[in-house]
Amino acid sequence: MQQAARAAAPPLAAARRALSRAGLRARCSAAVEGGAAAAEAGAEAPSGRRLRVLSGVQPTGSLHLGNYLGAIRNWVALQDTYDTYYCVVDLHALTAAHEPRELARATRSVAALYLAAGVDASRSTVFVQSRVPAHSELAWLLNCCTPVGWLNKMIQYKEKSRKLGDGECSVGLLDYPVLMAADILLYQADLVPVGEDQRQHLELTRDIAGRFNTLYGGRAWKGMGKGPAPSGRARGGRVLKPPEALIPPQGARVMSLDDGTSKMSKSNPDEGSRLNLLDSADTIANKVKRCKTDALPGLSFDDPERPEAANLLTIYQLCSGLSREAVEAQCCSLRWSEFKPLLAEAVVEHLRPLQARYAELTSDPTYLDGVLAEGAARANETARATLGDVRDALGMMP
Ligand code: AQP
Repeated sequence: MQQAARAAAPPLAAARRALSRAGLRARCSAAVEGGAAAAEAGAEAPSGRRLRVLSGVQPTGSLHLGNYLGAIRNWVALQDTYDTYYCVVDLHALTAAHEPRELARATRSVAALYLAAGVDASRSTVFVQSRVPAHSELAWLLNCCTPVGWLNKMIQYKEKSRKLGDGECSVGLLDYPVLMAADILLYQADLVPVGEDQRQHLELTRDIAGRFNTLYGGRAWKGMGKGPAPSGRARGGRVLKPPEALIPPQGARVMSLDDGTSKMSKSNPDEGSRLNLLDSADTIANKVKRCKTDALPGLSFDDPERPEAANLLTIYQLCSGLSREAVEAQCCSLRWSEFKPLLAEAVVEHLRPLQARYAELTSDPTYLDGVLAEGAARANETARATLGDVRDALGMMP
């Protein structure tokens, strides 16, 4: 682990700098701590290519502030420094019951939200996961070297399968982290910006890559043939790159409006538990007005007995762009009834440009479909190279 931390230092330090330059001031901390601050390397892999970032969101339900503050918003700054791949992971949306007539619409809507939030299709590869068949194929190949015990231990699986029961819990739900590993490993991603809830899946991805490399990389792969591997690199060494998680210290876990101890989530049946990116100003004001509070005077970021106060102050800080000190000075002596209108206004104002851009983008489906087609072409090219190497290392017929 310590070795992993040292190896992780340069890309993580560079990622921090990228976010700082974008005015997000060190919002992204290393998922793996230890010496990262010391590193002053450029965002370049030893091979000379720019370091690669990959992330995605499922087109299930409405995207909310958690998806945005924990993931999408942080993607934007990374585009300046990294080779960024952002996908809409529609295959993941099939792991639970879904409405077929809604899926394509939801997929386009999530892609439009990426662009509306500031992802730039000329600097990032934006695509839909199922348009790159290599995701499904690599998932199968990785399934065959992933012990089922590793998947049974996943917290999200345990929680979701308990809620669904045996009759409704699909094999896909158990297997979803292997598909996620395939999503990441196909692009040899160095960094994966995600919210805190995905940390365990990222660790699993690293474990799967490590196991594949041990079983099929190195000398075993070297002995598989003469000349270069399908990707053009020399055979031998690791086939798959274990990625690092890039988790923001703030916004990494935005909590529900009705319970400050559980995360804001699309699947919560209570619509009032989340602030959706496309909620109207009135809806936001109403949800904030009704959200859970406590009976204590003033507001505090740090009191463990007051999870709602910490959550709402953090949302306020991130949406207003103020420093934590400024928020404390402004809000800590306020009553809830005084703070809530401020919070609602900050969220509405923060989302206003995003919503306007979203309206523009969705009024021109040809543009969006063009972006996604171009993104899929680029993604297919990168993915095919890795898949070719994996098939080669496994000894499959060329
Ligand atoms: N509450 C959250 N706070 C911070 N980050 C969050 N993310 C999700 N919820 C929060 C981050 O959003 C990205 C995309 O998530 P996803 O939609 O692919 O899957 P999810 O984590 O399952 O999202 P939800 O909203 O919680 O959906 P359900 O209810 O279906 O489980 C990820 O980077 C995630 O970390």
